[in-house]
Amino acid sequence: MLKPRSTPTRELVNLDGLWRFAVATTTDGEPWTGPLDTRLEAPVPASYNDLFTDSAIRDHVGWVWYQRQVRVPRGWAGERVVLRFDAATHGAKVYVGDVLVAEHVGGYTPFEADVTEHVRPGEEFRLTVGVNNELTNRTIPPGSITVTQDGRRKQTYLHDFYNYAGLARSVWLYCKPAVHIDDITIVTGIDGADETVGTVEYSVETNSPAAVRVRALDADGMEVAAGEGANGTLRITDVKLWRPGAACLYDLVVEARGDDGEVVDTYTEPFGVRTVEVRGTQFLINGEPFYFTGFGKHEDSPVRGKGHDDAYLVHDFQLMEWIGANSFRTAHYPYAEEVMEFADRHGIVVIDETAAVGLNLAVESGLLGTPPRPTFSDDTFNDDTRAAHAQAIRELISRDKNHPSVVMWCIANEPASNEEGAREYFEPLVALTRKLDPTRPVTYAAVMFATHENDRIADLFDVLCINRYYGWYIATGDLATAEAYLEGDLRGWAEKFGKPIMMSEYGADTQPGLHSVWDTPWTEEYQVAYLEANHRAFDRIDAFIGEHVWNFADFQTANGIHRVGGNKKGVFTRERLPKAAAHALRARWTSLNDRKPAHGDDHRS
Ligand code: GCB
Repeated sequence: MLKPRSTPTRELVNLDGLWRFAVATTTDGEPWTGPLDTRLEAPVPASYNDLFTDSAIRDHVGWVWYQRQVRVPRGWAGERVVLRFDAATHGAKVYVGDVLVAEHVGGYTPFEADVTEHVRPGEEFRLTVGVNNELTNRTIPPGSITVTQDGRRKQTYLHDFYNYAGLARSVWLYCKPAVHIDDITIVTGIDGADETVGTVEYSVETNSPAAVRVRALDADGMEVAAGEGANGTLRITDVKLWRPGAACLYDLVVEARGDDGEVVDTYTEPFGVRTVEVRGTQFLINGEPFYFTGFGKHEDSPVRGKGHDDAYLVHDFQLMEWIGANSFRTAHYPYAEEVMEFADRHGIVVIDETAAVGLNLAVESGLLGTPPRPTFSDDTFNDDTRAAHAQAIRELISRDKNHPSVVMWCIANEPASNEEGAREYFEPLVALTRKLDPTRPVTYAAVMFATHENDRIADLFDVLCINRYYGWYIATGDLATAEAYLEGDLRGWAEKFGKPIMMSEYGADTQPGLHSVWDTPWTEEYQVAYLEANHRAFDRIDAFIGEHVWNFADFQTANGIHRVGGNKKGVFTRERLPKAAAHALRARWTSLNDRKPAHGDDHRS
């Protein structure tokens, strides 16, 4: 799906700002048919949960309403007028005046509504958006809703981060011509015979037949290749590759022409020329071994919750650069498109994850102390769940397929890959991911209970991403035992599957300002010692291709789980102040990066 952009044939209006806001009650009727009866206003983009002091709003389960007036620019006569929501978490209904124009399920991917027939250039319309935060065993991520003894609906879920909801990303009104470009797919390569030539395979979809012309422009705007037709391959000589830490982007300018040759639509898609490949136990970017250093992150900040914020975006990337991180995983859902574009421009490598976190009922029984239920069954996660999961994969790849920063799809975090039914559940999803994008490796992040002996799905994937907390949830405070357990565990996976292996999560909760000379959990020294023990084990495994600490920063967690003021495994606090571990990681990662891998070398040795 194309991001709304201003081009010579397209214009856009940003609808961010303060909207009228109300929580749905059972007596609501049809709030979209008139002005919302409310005193509340909510900013877009932001999660609504932490804005208000009323806990009934924070803990509300169900629909909330956002509303504002929108004026269509008067020059848009004859154009298609489209509303675009970058995200509505987790479900949405959109009304223009009294008319329902769009419905969407899935909280972290965009959707659109063509509203041309319902609006008039130069005039205003009332835009009302219902947003629903409910998670069930038919949604991704899953959850369940119970009713308390006093009749309140209560949402529970199988992940620890807080279920922030609302319009956390931008909303746009844009116009495009009647005959327009619908989609663009770009796959790049490096010519085997001559490594200075980049190949750019492109494919353009238009909504009705049109002649297509494409031009590739370099960073100075100079044309470096051109082609005719909706599909083709361009060749860029003396190509400047997109490299981790040294991004170089080109623009693909796509033009659709009418019968008499005039340009009817233009769209510019940035791209980078690079290759990604798993070969043996190596992860290669542009044919060179890549070692991931960085984090599992979250979109999370005080007050705005998961609301996208460019200031946090810039600051987080500054901190990642300072600490020597070359990559991150979009744990546990697709991030705002601004984040992906920033990563493209700044050469940060991304493992792009769907919102399939919590497909694991062993986690539920651990958290709630209830008897274990099978994860995959007709009554629990079933074909409907898988259909929602498939849709989440489609929407992620459709949105992010052209980002050079994205080097791997992660289709689930900590599923019950050790349980019966896991293979039947995942096999079609892996096949779908490969069909939608045959160029990028596919992975999932393996939970603690899944071992190399009982895991049923690892062979379907390209890279083994392992989440482990030895020294935190297991062997707490005993780092010698933790290190030995971890090494044995990792060796088991490496030897059995012969695939590249990386640590996609390891971390220890840490209260900044707490200190000890001993290995005392929660102290800043313990977080440092915990990371060092992990690193010693990693450095002894040959097939090891990277380390992503959990987490970049402290983050807000669900009410009712046993955390003190949120998850404190951040290397930075929620306000982005460094803990001692930040300095220790910086020392390790900057020295790893200084020993840049030469072709085929293991730069850790
Ligand atoms: C995990 C999850 C992550 C949690 C983390 C923790 O395994 O993948 O979402 O936040 O553990 O801190 O417990």
